[in-house]
Parts: sequence; C-alpha cells; structure tokens
Amino acid sequence: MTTPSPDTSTPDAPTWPQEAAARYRAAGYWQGETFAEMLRTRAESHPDRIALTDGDRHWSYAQLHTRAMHLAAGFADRGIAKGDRVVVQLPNVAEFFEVIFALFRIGALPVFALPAHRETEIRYFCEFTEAVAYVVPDRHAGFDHRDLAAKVRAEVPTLRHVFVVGDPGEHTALTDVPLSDTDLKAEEPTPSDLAFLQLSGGSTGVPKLIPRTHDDYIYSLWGSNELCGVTKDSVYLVTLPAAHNFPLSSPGSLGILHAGGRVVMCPQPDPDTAFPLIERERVTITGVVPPLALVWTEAGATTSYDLSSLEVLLVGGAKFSEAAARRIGPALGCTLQQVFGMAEGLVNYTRLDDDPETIVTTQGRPISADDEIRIVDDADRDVPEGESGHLLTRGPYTIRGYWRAPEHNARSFTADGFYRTGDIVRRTPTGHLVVEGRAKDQINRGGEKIAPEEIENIILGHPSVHDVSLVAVPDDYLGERTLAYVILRGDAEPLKSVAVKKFVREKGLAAYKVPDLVEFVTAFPQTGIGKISKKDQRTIASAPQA
Ligand code: AMP
Ligand code: DBH
Repeated sequence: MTTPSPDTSTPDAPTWPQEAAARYRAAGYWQGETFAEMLRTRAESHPDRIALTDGDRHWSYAQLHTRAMHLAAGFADRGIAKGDRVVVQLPNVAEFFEVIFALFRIGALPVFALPAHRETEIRYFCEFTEAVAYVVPDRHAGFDHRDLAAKVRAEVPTLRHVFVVGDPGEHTALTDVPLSDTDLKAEEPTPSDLAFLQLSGGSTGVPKLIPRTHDDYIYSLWGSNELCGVTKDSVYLVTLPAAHNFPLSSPGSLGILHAGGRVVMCPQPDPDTAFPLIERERVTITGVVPPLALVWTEAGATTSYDLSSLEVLLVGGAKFSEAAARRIGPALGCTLQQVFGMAEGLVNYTRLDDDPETIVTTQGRPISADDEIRIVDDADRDVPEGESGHLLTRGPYTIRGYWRAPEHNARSFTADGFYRTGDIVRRTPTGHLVVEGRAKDQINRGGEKIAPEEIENIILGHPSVHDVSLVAVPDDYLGERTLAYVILRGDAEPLKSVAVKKFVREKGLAAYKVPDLVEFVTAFPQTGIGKISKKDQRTIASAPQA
C-alpha cells in the first residue's frame, strides 16, 4: 500500500492530497469558482431572468443576489465570520437560498439540518459544530421551531443568534438582519475552502458531518447538469426537502442556478401539491425517492393536470424496483433517470440516452471519468468483474474524511483515500452499477436513512429495557421499515409497543426514526463469536408468519 502524499488537510478534516488536487484542477473539474462568484456572475449576465419561484413570489437572479448580499452584510455586522458554523433548518422556501448564499459569501458554513429534525438532532448539531447561529421557520408542519430554538439556545453557549423566517417571537426576524450597505469588507472564501457541512445518513450513534468545498461541489453540479440535460431553460421542482444532498445537487436547485435556470419550491411532495405546480410553472425536471415515485405513478395515470412539460424524473435515495421503474414512462410521460448518490460525494446516473433496459435495471454510472470505483471482498481484494462486493470510491468530489471524526475516518476510508460506501454493488459490462445490498448497519426507510445505533442508544435509556436491536424489515411501499427487538429486564413490568414508540418520540427525534414495529423477545440470535446477529433477526422478521 502506498503512503498517502502530504495533503492540504485542515485540523477539522482531511482533504485531497496536493497531487490529486492539482490533477483535478488541471483536468478542469475544479474551476476555481466559489458559490458567491457563481451567483454574482449569473446575476450580472442575466439579471432579470427568474431564479426562484415560491408561491406567488418570483425572485430574479439580480434580486436573489441583492437579497443575499444585503443579508451577508447583516450577518457580518452581527459578528458572523468566515469559518463560523450556522445550523440552517428551513423548509422549501425561497429564503433558504437567500440564507445559504449570504453565508457562502461570508465563508460561514451552513450545517444542513432537515425540517424533520427535532431537539436531539439539533442540539447535537449546534453543540458538535459549536454553531454561532441557528436559522428556523416560525412554524412548519404543525411544529413551532421557535420553542425548540429557545431551548437549544439556553443549552448551547456558543449559539448567539436565532434567526426566524416569519414571526420571530422572542428571536430575531430574518427580515431585520439585512443591511443595504453591501460594501462587505468580510474576506471572501477561496474555492478550496469548505462551503458547508452536509449530513450523513450514518451508521453510528451520532450523525457524521460531511465537509464539502466550493470547488468539489460545484463540479458535481455542472457534471450533473451535463448528464441530466439541464440548461438555462430548465425548471426544477424542489420536491424533497431542499437541504438534502439529492435535491440540492443531483442536479438539484444549485445545479439549476449554476445553469441559469429556474427553481420552483414545492411545499409538500404529494401529487395534489406537486402536480398543479408542474402544470402552472411548466416544470421540466425534478427528483423523488422511490415511495414518492410510486405515489406519483399511481396518481399520474388518472390525473387531470397537464404534466407534459416534465421531461426527466430522477428517482434515487434508495433502491428503485425494476417493476416500479417500468411504470414511470407510461404513467408520467417523462424519461426516468435513476440516481445512486451519497452526500459524501460519488453520484451515479443512468444516462438519458441509455437503452430503456439499462435505465430500469441499473442505478447508473459515475458522473466523472475520474471517479475511481473499486468493488472488493471483505479483505479489500478486488472481486472478479461482474461479481458483487463492497463499493469503494475516490474522486474529484468525494470527501477524504468526515469533519472532526478521526476515529470514524480510520474506519470509513482506506489508507489511500477511498471512501467505504457500505453499499454492495456489481458492475455491468457497460460500467453501470447495480445496488445489490448494504454492508453498513443502516436502515434505508424510503430514502430516509436511520442509524440503528442512534435509536438503540435511546431505547436503552428506558428503565425497563435490558437490551434492544433495531433491524430493517421489508416493506412494499417504503422498501424497508424499522423493527425494534426488545429484551425487558427480568424484574420489569410488561411493556406495550406503543410505550416504546412514545418513549422515543418524547426524546425529541425526527418522526421517521420512531420504530415502526416493536417486538418483545427473551433473547437475540447470536453469531459464532457471540455478537447479535442482525442478519438472523432480519431473516426471522421477514419470514412469513405461521
Ligand atoms: P448518505 O451517505 O446519507 O448520503 O446516503 C447515501 C446512501 O443512500 C448510499 O450509500 C446508498 O446506501 C443509498 N442510496 C442512494 N441512492 C440509492 C439508489 N438509487 N439505490 C440504492 N441505494 C441508494
Ligand atoms: O441518498 C442520497 O444521499 C442521495 C441520493 C441521490 C444523494 O446524496 C444524491 C443523489 O446526491
């Protein structure tokens, strides 16, 4: 094994070795542009074109740029500076982009929380990143984010500001922050600086944070645009939560803004909300997870809305079944594009001109000719071509390490910098990847990733619980659901399933992490060396009941 060459790593995270960085620059992948420059140059070249539509609000590129720069000046005036972390938890509203481009300009790092996250996750993000600010909506989906913010602010000493989109309550309204003096003195970040921290679905007790640079992420945007047919005439519907890596970058809202197209915010992903927007805004492209694709397919077959503008539907985040994939074209009248991506980097797409069988039977091939793919056995030896094995990858937009996580990094990356994706894949003769399974202890609930360890640790805190193991069980709609096997303490009163679910919910966690099923057992199946055999538990759970 070769020794890694000296790299440009920061104290917070390893980055690419200098030799690789030089190669990616020379190849033209890293173009030396920052997100602030990206927006500025677009606003200069086509100021009046609409960048964002949110309900009846339409912001041109010039307006988005001006708003973001005024907000950047306001943030800077309040002491938010280059390198500071800001937890951003916004639903699909135009202000999401105003906020992140303001932070990009200053060089402060958005930490992309999802609207579903609750106290446990938010406190962790704020504490772990030593965040100085937290940006929230007032209320969303029946939940008051201001109360949560007040609680977290009282607990996390670094958190100096809470900014609210809407009625601020005791906090600061986002509309009170901008300064119209845009003569920002704050130092601009450079293209190789970190731009933000994205979240990993994870397989460990706490989520890991993914450090992405301007250079590497912007490459993934224009690389995606070329493969997804994105141009200045594209209209992208942000159907999934805007901060998630898929709708953000594959090709996502930021890809569309890179191309000078138009981004339309969709407040809810259901057909009753999305279809009228597709008709009214003449949406050409969007991305959904498999369960949503099923719902859209069913609704699309009989809808009275005109979906004829829709050219491409990306489906990814979890394995899309071949049978469901075959129904997309007939039901929705668009081209299916499968996408197998990860916030850590590597993104694979079926090509729009792939033959129809390849589109429905594979999860695509990498964006870049310089995405290195290895498929290996348990001892990291390459498997024979066409056989399945662990997917390892390295390339111009795949991170070399998580943020402030040296122990994880030693496990999640090889010594020569390949990311261990935890996915089991095989490669077809055309270079397309087929996802065959997963080696990591993670549950993929319709594209929402759950780290069993995180939930197990919470359930273990219940006074009646002796031990717990969370596994995936197959589900027709979501692909997988969660089942918690619980062993009660010898002296504990019997417990009901709902009590376990309630216990998790009351800890303040994203609702999708509450176990779908709970089963009480007296022992767990064991592996040869006495560890819990989750494999056996999954097999038992999915066996037909007698
Ligand atoms: P994350 O690392 O949290 O961004 O989640 C990425 C993971 O989602 C991948 O490593 C896969 O396990 C899973 N994934 C994403 N897209 C697909 C897909 N099209 N088919 C199967 N699994 C997928
Ligand atoms: O699941 C993912 O994380 C994902 C799926 C599709 C992703 O990050 C992406 C495309 O970029």
